[in-house]
This record gives sequence, structure tokens and C-alpha cells, in this order.
Amino acid sequence: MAPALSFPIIDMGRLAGEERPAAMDMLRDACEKWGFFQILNHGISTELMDEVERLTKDHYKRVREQRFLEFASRALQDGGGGGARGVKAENLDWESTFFVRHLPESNLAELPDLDDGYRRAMRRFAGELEALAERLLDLLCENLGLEKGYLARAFRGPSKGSPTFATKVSSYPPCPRPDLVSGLRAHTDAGGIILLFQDDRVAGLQLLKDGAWVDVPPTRHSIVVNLGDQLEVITNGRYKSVVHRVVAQPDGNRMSIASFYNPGGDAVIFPVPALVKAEEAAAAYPRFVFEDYMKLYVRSKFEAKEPRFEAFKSDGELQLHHRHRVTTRQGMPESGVLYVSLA
Ligand SMILES: O=C(O)CCC(=O)C(=O)O
Repeated sequence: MAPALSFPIIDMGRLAGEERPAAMDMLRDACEKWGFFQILNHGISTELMDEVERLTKDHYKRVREQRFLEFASRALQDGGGGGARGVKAENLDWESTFFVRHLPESNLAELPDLDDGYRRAMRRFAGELEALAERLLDLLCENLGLEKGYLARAFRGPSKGSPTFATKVSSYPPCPRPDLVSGLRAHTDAGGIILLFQDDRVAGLQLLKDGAWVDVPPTRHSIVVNLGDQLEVITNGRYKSVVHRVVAQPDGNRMSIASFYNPGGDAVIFPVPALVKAEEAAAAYPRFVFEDYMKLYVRSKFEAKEPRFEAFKSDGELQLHHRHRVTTRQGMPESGVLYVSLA
């Protein structure tokens, strides 16, 4: 049973006036102690959010539901014991997903099965989320004592000068065996800052805090924010990525639209020198090229992050170049088996 801790909710409207110092403190506390928080009055219009939600739910019904149901019946045919292509229930995610890439180049026009209205709404929504992610990164800079723009610059690779920005659109349909299958298995996110527009009626997202699972409460028109592995490295562990999961629900179809604002593939990631204390220098987080991190992440998403960081210390980077030849989609985390089957 999740304990009654109070999940941080930050009203961004308070950043404009005399309440700014208190709101900034709350943000710092959320970043240091939770790695997760929810924002209200974030500036994205509620009409646009409603439109994106309606179009996403229509799209699932029209295009994806039948495919999901076919997969689901195969997945559970042996009581979840390994029916679907020999995949065990513990290696499944009960989600139907598709990805949209925005930066460095959008692939919205190429995605099949989206109508023009949905494409237009997603393009507008992505533009608003990109601006919000950059605004949040600057607020984090302020709290970390870094100059404005430091984190955004750290995310830009040297050649293309662009971060990677992409959206994972998911439905978590009702699951007859939530005791057997997860909605999405526990993991940390690989990248930078993640903005989630989640269903306000069907719950399921939980984060791991002090050894206990805590519900992320569905709140209408809010955006849930969480920090990824790269911000943990850049801040030398001052802020941490946090393990989270989606619990499959017996009733209701949960919508989630997660947008990942990540470094460019060729960005070199390393701790901010000013955040590495002299006495901690030997144990500092490593330096690596983001694309190399992603090559490792796609093979280890559902495993602990620490061995990934360790692998890049000392000569680990060299070995990884040879061992992992997995192509990633522009820094997007790969999802579980259901994604592979249905994408
Ligand atoms: O759907 C959600 O609420 C979380 C999604 C997520 O954690 C992921 O796709 O990495």
C-alpha cells in the first residue's frame, strides 16, 4: 500500500510574484528529494490539452485497439506463462505505444494512420512542451547556481546544435491479469527532463521513494515532470533520476503522453565542474557521449542505472563501443515487448 506522502505540486503561477522564492524552494526540494513533481499553471492552454486528449483517445479506438486486443489475447493465452512468442508475463508491458520525433527533425508527417487534425494538434502541443522544458531547465539552473541556458547548452550536441525531443503516446488498456503483468515495468528514464500529460481519471503511475511505491495522483490539466539519468550525471547526483512504473489496471484505459527532452546524440555529457566537490572528485559521475549511453540503455532499461554509470568510468567507455551495436531512435528509450509488437 502506497504511504501517504505528499507528492510535490508546484503552481508555476507563483513564480511571477512575491511568492517566487517559496515556489523556487519547493522546486529545489522536489528535484532533490523526489526527482518527480507536478506543475499547474504551466502556460499550455487547457483547450489544446483537451483536444490532444480527445484525438489521442479517438486514435487508439480507431487505429490501435483491435491490434492491441489481438496481441493481448495471445499474450495471456497460457495464463501469461509464456504464450506470446515465448515471452514471459514478467517481460511484458501492457501498453500500446507509438513514438513521434520532434527534434532534431520532426517525423510527424511520415507517421501512418494520423489524420491532419491530430498531426496539427500534436505539432502545436510539442512546440509548447519544448518551450516549457527549456523554461524548466532554466529554473533548475537558477536553483543549481548555474548561469541561465547552461543545461540547454549542455543538451545541444556539437554538430547539429539540437537536443533530441520526442513523444511517446501510450494507452494502458484494462488488463484482466494485473497480478501477472505490469503496465510498464520499473525503470529510470535515460534522458534529460520528461514532461507527462497523463489521464486525469485512470491512475497507475507510481514512483519509488525511500523503498516504497508512491502514487502520482492524476490531476486535470497538470503536467508531471521527472528527471532522467542525464540530469543526475550533469548535476553530479545533486538531482537523481527516480525509478517509476505503471501498474496495469483492471478497469479503464489510461492515456499517457510522455515527452522526452534529451541531449543531442553527439552531446558530451559530464558533471558540471562547479558541482563536483574536491573531496568527491574521484567518485564523480562519468563523461560520455549521449548516443553511447543510449546504446547501453536500450539493453538495460529495466535494470538499475548504477552499473550503466560505472560502465562509463575508467576504460568502460571503450569496451561499450565494441559490445553494443544497437541502433537507437534518436535517443528515445525503447519500451517493452508490447511496444515492439505494436509499433
Ligand atoms: O506512462 C507513463 O505514465 C510513464 C511512461 C514512462 O515512464 C516511460 O515511457 O518511460
